[in-house]
Amino acid sequence: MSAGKRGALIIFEGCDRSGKTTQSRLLVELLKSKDVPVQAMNFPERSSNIGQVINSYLTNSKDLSDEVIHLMFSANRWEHMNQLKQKLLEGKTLIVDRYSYSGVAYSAAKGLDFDWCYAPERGLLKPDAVFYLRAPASDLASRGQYGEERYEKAEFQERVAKVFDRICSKEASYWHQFDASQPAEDLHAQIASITDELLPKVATQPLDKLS
Ligand code: NYM
Ligand code: MG
Repeated sequence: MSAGKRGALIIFEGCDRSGKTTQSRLLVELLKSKDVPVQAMNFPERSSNIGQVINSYLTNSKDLSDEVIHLMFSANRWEHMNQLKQKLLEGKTLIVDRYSYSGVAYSAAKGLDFDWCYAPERGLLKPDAVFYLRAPASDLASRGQYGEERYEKAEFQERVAKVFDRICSKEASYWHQFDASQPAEDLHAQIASITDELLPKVATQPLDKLS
């Protein structure tokens, strides 16, 4: 990689079971095969102290108020920001499974105020692209049983999807919405083509912050 070229910050967002994990894996494999420096990450990052509290909450072994867990998810992103920034500046492209928008969508779906939810995200690194995998709740439900974690209920996921839709229409300049019901290979091809155009374009752009 030539000096001064940074990597791209690419985020996958969507409801549980929308295929984010599969699509981020396919994208990482593709970039690796092209010798693009790349790393997969995900939020919540469950290994830190804060991440372990989040994990206990999600697995129902700990109860916390809606506000407190919201701020924990945000703090979990903040505690990793220097690391993300450093990797991007070293030229590494980061493919991240969930980010601030999951933070807002899941908490606002519980009834917390949208702007209150977004406030602690301001100042975090702004993604170069968000790939939003969207499918009707009925399609996601037909993919079989949800898991055992908190939030994994069809009715709640429908409310989460509504908040994602709202964010997507507001942030249209860097959000790309995809139909998550289509075959994984077709979806991957579309994502790959957008990524191909994105990497050289952002390589010389300064990193930005969420405002
Ligand atoms: N989640 C994830 C939130 O509620 N707020 C956040 O800020 C983030 C990053 O965590 N159901 C929720 C969404 C998921 C759950 O994520 C665990 P995953 O990607 O399913 O492991
Ligand atoms: Mg999940």
